[in-house]
Amino acid sequence: MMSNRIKQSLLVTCVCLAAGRGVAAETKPNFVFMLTDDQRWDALGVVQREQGDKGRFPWLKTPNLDKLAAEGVRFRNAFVVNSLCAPSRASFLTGTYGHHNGIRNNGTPFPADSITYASVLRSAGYTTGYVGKWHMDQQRGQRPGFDYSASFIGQGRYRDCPFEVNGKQTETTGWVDDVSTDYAIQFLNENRGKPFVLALGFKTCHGPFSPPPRRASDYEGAKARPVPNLGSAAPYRKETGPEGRVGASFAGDGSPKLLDYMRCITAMDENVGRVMAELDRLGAADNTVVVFAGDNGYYLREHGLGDKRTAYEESLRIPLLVRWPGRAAKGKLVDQMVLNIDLAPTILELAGVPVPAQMQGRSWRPLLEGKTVPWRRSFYYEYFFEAPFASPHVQAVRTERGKLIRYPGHPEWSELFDLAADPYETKNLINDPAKADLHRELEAEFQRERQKVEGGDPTTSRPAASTR
Ligand SMILES: [Ca+2]
Repeated sequence: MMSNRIKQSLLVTCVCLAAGRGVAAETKPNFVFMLTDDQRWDALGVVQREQGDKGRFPWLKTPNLDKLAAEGVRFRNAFVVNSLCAPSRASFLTGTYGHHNGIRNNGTPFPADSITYASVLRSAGYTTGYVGKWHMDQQRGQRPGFDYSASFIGQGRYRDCPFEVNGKQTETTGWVDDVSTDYAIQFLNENRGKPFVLALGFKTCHGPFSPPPRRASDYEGAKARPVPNLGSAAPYRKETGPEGRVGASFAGDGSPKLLDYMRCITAMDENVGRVMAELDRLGAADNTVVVFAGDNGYYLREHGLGDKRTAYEESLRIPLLVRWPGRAAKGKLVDQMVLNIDLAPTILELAGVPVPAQMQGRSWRPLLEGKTVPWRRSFYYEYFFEAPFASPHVQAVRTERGKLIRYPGHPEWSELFDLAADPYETKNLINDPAKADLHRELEAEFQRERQKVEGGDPTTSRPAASTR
């Protein structure tokens, strides 16, 4: 047993060491970015409780994420600019659309010379670590921009997944997200006291939805509640047939696949708790910005669909939580529209590092600090057809009020929704003369936003009010 005197002495020593780091420690926060795979925005306990009677899964338990939300900021309108795994991950890393970073589908390796939050922070003296799912086709080796990586190839697998640790093949045993979290905790321990950024990519809750044994009997007998758009078939389904092999397996509201999706989330949530507890144990929590997000949404029979890719809300929206101790109010809700391309500029700005001009997103800092600033009122979305999946090429614009969806080559499938009046997107107003004003407004937004994203000068995609 350690005497109180020795404990006090150690405490003084630690305080002095911390003070020795002085300004650097004050101005260089650490970052932990946790990213799940295919977790839709409402697959959080705290969101289900907020939704009340409208919640589809009121029985879902995510106590650690709920705690993170209570200690930080919950973004209620967070979206991705391409609802697909690798493109979304590339957008999180680079702060740009696939038009600029080159990752438009799941079959493209991530260019090693990409400018990312990690490559920029590494140049600024941070130690950078990547753990878990990376994807980007079957890319192997050290993850670009990261000093340390412990990551698996492609989709990996839920049980006994082979990893590459700094590029070296390494066998592992157990449930993949437990293993990733072990590596993450090791990284935190080895880099305590340095400025660091750690990205942790969970496999949860991607197919084939295999929870660890400890959670395998959770939610037995639970069913999803119905929502108004289960029968609102997507127009393209008439020609392409049911969407995706995975989605077809969610045939019943209480199907084993649905329950396994949620069991994976609850098991992953335990690992979020382990990371947070380790930050506390290391005394790093107060100087670490924690971000939790999903890489894309997921249809659970809405519009007759499974999977993601297309532009309805269930596919576009992601969970997003940010804890910035001492700076962002606890339990704060933010309703402005934020995007996956915003993460990189946010991390860099909070680190006090200049944001490269090519980054198309915008830092969340003013929203985290509760400032009233002009903010984006619309954004452009694009999914690029990828064989053998049935989802067609999609281009869309979403505003705070509505959405215009186009399917290139199929003008007859175009859709217009009044999100304020019809949040479940059940009434296509594209040919409704009474909604001609909304149609004109969204058409103009579509052209404007598309031009900003695709245009020759990506820096113009930032709002005029942006300081960068
Ligand atoms: Ca995904």
